[in-house]
Amino acid sequence: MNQHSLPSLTGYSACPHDCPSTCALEIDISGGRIGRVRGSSANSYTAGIICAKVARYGERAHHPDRLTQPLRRIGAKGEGRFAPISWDEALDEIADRFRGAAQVHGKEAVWPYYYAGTMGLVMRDGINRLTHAMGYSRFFSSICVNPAWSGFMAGTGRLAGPDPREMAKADLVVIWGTNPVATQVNVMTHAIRARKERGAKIAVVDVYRSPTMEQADIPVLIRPGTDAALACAIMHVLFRDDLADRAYLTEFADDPAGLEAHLEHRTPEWAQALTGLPAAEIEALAHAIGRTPKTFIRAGYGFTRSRNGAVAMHAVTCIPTVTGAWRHEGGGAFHTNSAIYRWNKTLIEGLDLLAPRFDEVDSQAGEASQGDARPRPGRQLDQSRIGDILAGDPDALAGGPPVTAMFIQNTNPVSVAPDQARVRAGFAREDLFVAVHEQFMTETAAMADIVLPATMFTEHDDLYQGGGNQYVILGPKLVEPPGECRSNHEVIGALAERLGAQHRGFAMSPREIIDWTLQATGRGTLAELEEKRFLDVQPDFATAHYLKGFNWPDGKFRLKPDWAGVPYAAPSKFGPVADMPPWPDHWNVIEEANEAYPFRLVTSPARSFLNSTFTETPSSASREKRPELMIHPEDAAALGLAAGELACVASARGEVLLHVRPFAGVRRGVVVAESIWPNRAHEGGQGINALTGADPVAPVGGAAFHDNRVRITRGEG
Ligand SMILES: Nc1nc2c(c(=O)[nH]1)N[C@H]1C(S)=C(S)[C@@H](COP(=O)(O)OP(=O)(O)OC[C@H]3O[C@@H](n4cnc5c(=O)[nH]c(N)nc54)[C@H](O)[C@@H]3O)O[C@H]1N2
Ligand SMILES: Nc1nc2c(c(=O)[nH]1)N[C@H]1C(S)=C(S)[C@@H](COP(=O)(O)OP(=O)(O)OC[C@H]3O[C@@H](n4cnc5c(=O)[nH]c(N)nc54)[C@H](O)[C@@H]3O)O[C@H]1N2
Ligand code: SF4
Ligand SMILES: [Mo]
Repeated sequence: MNQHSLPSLTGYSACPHDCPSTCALEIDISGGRIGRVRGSSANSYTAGIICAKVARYGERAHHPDRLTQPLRRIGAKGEGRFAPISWDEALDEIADRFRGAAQVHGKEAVWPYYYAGTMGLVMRDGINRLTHAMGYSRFFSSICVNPAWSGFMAGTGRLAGPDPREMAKADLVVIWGTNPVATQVNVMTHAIRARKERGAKIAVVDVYRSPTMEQADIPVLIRPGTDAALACAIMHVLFRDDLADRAYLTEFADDPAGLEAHLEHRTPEWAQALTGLPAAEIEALAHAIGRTPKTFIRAGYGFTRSRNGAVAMHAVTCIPTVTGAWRHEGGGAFHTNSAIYRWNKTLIEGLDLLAPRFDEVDSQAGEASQGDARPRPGRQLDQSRIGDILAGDPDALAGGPPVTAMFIQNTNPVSVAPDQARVRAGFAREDLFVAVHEQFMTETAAMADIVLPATMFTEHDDLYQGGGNQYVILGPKLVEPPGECRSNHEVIGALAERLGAQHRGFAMSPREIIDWTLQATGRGTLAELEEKRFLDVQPDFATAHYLKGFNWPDGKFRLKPDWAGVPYAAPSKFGPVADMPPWPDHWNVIEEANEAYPFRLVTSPARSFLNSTFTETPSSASREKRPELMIHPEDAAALGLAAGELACVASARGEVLLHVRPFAGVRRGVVVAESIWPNRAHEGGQGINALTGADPVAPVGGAAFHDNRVRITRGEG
């Protein structure tokens, strides 16, 4: 053996990123450094495949720009000048500023803000324990899943479905409004297995010829925000051509006759006018679905990021109800498995600290809670409306005090939040104190007063669950963090100590919390999970396929949903709930193009980034090249825009400069800007979310990132 070669270890972990795949990883480690990262073959969902950006994780973990020491701002806000300080100085200052904010305006002036930069349950959600213990403003997460999840639950009553591995046993896989080649590569693994092993066909419904549509047998190219119209026309054909399973509908649906009558005029020709998809293609897709019992619909998030997104998701889930495909192995609709885990998060989030708020309970319970010694929980503020909140909008502030102090972990709102002009103006406020705990100097960190260096997933212990599959995976600490990096849990604990926040969770180690959480949830112990690496918690076939009925008292799928009563925990209803259509329908609340703004802009995810993450790694940035506007060649010609020229894209909310890329894979009038580049990567410094809106999507909030009417003119270089 060569005496210079260090022994190579393989570490087992989970990908921590905000991706439904949650891959089980095998990581080469030598000399305390991350080498190659591979997908585990022992994990039947990951099946040995991961995306290219995580395979090269060493590039991110050992990036020269990683934050390694606490910093204090020395220049003007946002100028980007910082000086190193000690952890004690940094934590003392944060605690002082939080106390000061609470003294002036009350505790709700402090707003801990986080998201899913890490999906580890301890590191992501532990911040809520501090919020609850201190009575700070609570965080209502809304930026990603709300339209999709509420839309799925509106029909099924439950956020789960057939085993996603069953895609490999389907004869027709319909990949609807998701781009898995870029966003969750493992969907392709199982879909392509069905094609190879069973001759299955793959249909892809999207608004541009995405890398996933490139692989489709049946490409279904529609206009943005028209998915419910397509679903309605498909169901119209199913009823018309006797492809509906009437016996199944009678047993398992609320009002099939009502739906059939409602769909009478939702013809393929009607849908053609809305979707831009020729009626003959709609008929062909409907016949394929109607004649293939094992049709597996893999519904993604993308098509729900529109103002009618929840209605669209519900309409799509009605299709397997009309055909009865839910009954078959390899059939039904799958979106996410979030409901199957049922974690006991008491310890992670300090849920035992929460007494009901008087305004959240009925008078009887309110009386009972008067004797409750627990702190009164703070108001809940909407993540997506951070721009309005920082601007002091009384409605967004839920009638409470202004937000004057924030602590931010695992998210980069100055790049990713909608209505960026307001967000950036908010972060520039001199009276707002912001501490950001980050791995890199993101655009949010650059606006902060204090920046703290964070560990990466291989540098701390955590527990993960697969949204797009059914695995619980352990991600143990494998290497030492660089410099002075600390984990989210450590920082929350240190702040809790300084602020006098009381909860046993603060003093426990992540391993102790993981062990307690597993046991309290009935999933064994940490030692057992460590031994097995991951647990397959797939529910039984009958449950997953709703053979015993859907998750309502009468067991019947809701073809006619009760939108105001969707069982999704939210502080209130959002958006025009009362106007939501009673049946699956094209709900025309989208930003339809008009004379002033004749194009529809979609901000689909770029393949080599993951939200704002990986924009810092050189290979991802060079693969994505630069922020571009994909536009139909005839539209580009009509505007006199040549390839590579700068276009100025404007919505009612802002303007962005993008380089023109003529692209024939969109319908006329539709443009796509793959995202999310940092604002500063754009000529002029305005990023894509300067164009997007924060008006909440009905019925439980969310941002309509792919629903923007825009005007396009020649840009100034
Ligand atoms: N490479 C990469 N991977 C990612 C991410 C990333 O940014 N980049 N983000 C991660 C996160 S946080 C999430 S939530 C998931 C999301 O992953 P997905 O479920 O795939 O959702 P989106 O990424 O929003 O969009 C998917 C597709 O929807 C299309 N689309 C947009 N509007 C419509 C419409 O009206 N109708 C239809 N039919 N299609 C439409 C877009 O063009 C895009 O191709 O991906 C995760 N994985
Ligand atoms: N235009 C447009 N905008 C969008 C979208 C879109 O499709 N189009 N998608 C939206 C969606 S679906 C989402 S989910 C949001 C996501 O947007 P973000 O929440 O910003 O997403 P990420 O890039 O996943 O994570 C943010 C940060 O978390 C940090 N991080 C990772 N792990 C840790 C950790 O352990 N500790 C700490 N302290 N930090 C950590 C990373 O360094 C990264 O900078 O963006 C939304 N914005
Ligand atoms: S596909 Fe998703 S979960 Fe898997 S390694 Fe890539 S980002 Fe992580
Ligand atoms: Mo997301």
